[in-house]
Order: sequence, then structure tokens, then C-alpha cells
Amino acid sequence: MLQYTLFFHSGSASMIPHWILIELAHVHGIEYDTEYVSFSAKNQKSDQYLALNPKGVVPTLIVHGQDGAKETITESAATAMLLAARHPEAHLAPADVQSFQYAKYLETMIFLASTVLPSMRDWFYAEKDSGSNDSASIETIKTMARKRIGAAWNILETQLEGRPYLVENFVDGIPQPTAADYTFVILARWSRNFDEHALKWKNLKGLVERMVARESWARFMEQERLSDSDDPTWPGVPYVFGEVTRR
Ligand SMILES: N[C@@H](CCC(=O)N[C@@H](CS)C(=O)NCC(=O)O)C(=O)O
Repeated sequence: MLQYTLFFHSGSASMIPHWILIELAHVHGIEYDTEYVSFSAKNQKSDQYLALNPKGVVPTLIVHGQDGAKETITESAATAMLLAARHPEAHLAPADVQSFQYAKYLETMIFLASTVLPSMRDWFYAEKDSGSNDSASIETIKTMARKRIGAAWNILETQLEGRPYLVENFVDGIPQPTAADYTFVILARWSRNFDEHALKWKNLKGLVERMVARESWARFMEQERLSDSDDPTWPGVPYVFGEVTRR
């Protein structure tokens, strides 16, 4: 039975729930489908899409319930946490919500969502969101965004010291990644053209390497039609595709 529909655009914030859905489908058999939102056709601002998500951005996740009931969820970090909560068998969050580990998981997700994600938006959308074409002002916005991201990488580098994943999450004595690690890797990938490229931080690089070694990463790149061949430092095999028609 169809459980989710994800409205996504390649390479964007919808990567966060998309990768998690692929992991859940592959390892745990959940069923989902996707709808591509073309930015070049401005589909994210169409009346039809705005009726679904008045923010006019991706991701939008539809949760299908019984008897045709549906709920619409937006905000990439919220969709990641929702999927983790709805599929405890995947151990994408510490099981005990009363534990210190769960508290750390909440803190890490909120830090990524409230500090790193908006700074990424500021960098990528400095011109569009400010409406300014003054290059000095744009540069100031972008510099501030990159400095915030670099400061966040310092925090996460320390958090990772001596452990494989951002949050302690043992299952039968084996550490497991949480939704925070999936979210982080997408943010790290977006930093690849910055001076503050996350791979320059030793522990962050180790985390990225562990996460992209998951089988779901290759499937995810395939589904997003993305290639990392523009970044030779990114670990793993560069994915090179033929003509990309879905835009
Ligand atoms: N806070 C939102 C931000 C989403 C967001 O800004 N998405 C961008 C892509 S990364 C988007 O849809 N941009 C299209 C636009 O702004 O027109 C989230 O994390 O889901």
C-alpha cells in the first residue's frame, strides 16, 4: 500500500526525505512514490502546488492514511524526523524518547534545521530572497552564511570526536546512524564549493564516507539524477548520466 508521496526537485532540500525514503523502501519495504517539481517551469509557485504547500518550496511529503485520508507535511527536517518516528524498525532515532541520547538527537536535528539550513538558503538565494542586485550587499550575506556554516561544522566536528555518528544510537551493541546523519550529509554536499567545505573537517569527512558507503546512497543518486563528478573530493563513485530530461 502506498504510504508516502514526495514532491521533490533534484539537489534541493527534498534530498533529505528522499534519501531516507529510499533507505526505508530498500531495507524495510515501505512504499512511496515521487512527483518531480520543475523549478525551471516554476511549478513550485503554481496554484496547484501552492494549494498543497503555500510556502512554494520543496519538499512536500504526503502521508497516506486509511481510506484515502492524507496529511501534508513540509520542512525537510520535520519530514526526516517524522519518517524516523513512524518507522522505529529502521532505528533512525534513539528508541527511548526519555534518554539523553534522544535529547541529543533533538538538539542536533534542530541545530541543523535552524542554523545550517537557513544559512544554506541565505547563500544560495542571497539575490533572489533579498531582491538586491548590489554585489557588495550580496557578498556580505553570502560571507555571513558561510561563516555560520563553518562555525556549525566546528561544533559538529567536536560532537563527532570518538564516535562514528552524530548521536549515540546503539542497536544490539552496533552504532547506527540517525536522521541527523542523513540530514548532515546533504548539507555537507551543498558546501562543496565553499571554502568551508565540510570534507576539510576530519571527523565530518569520516562521517560522509561512512554514510555514502550505504547502498541507498547509490540508489538515491540514481533517483535524483545527480552526479558528483563535479566534485572530485567527494567520496564514492562519481555518477555520470546521459541526457537529463527531467527539469
Ligand atoms: N525550510 C525549508 C526550506 C526549503 C527550501 O528553501 N527549498 C528550496 C530548495 S533547497 C526551494 O524549494 N526553492 C524554490 C524556491 O524558493 O522557489 C525546508 O527545510 O524544507
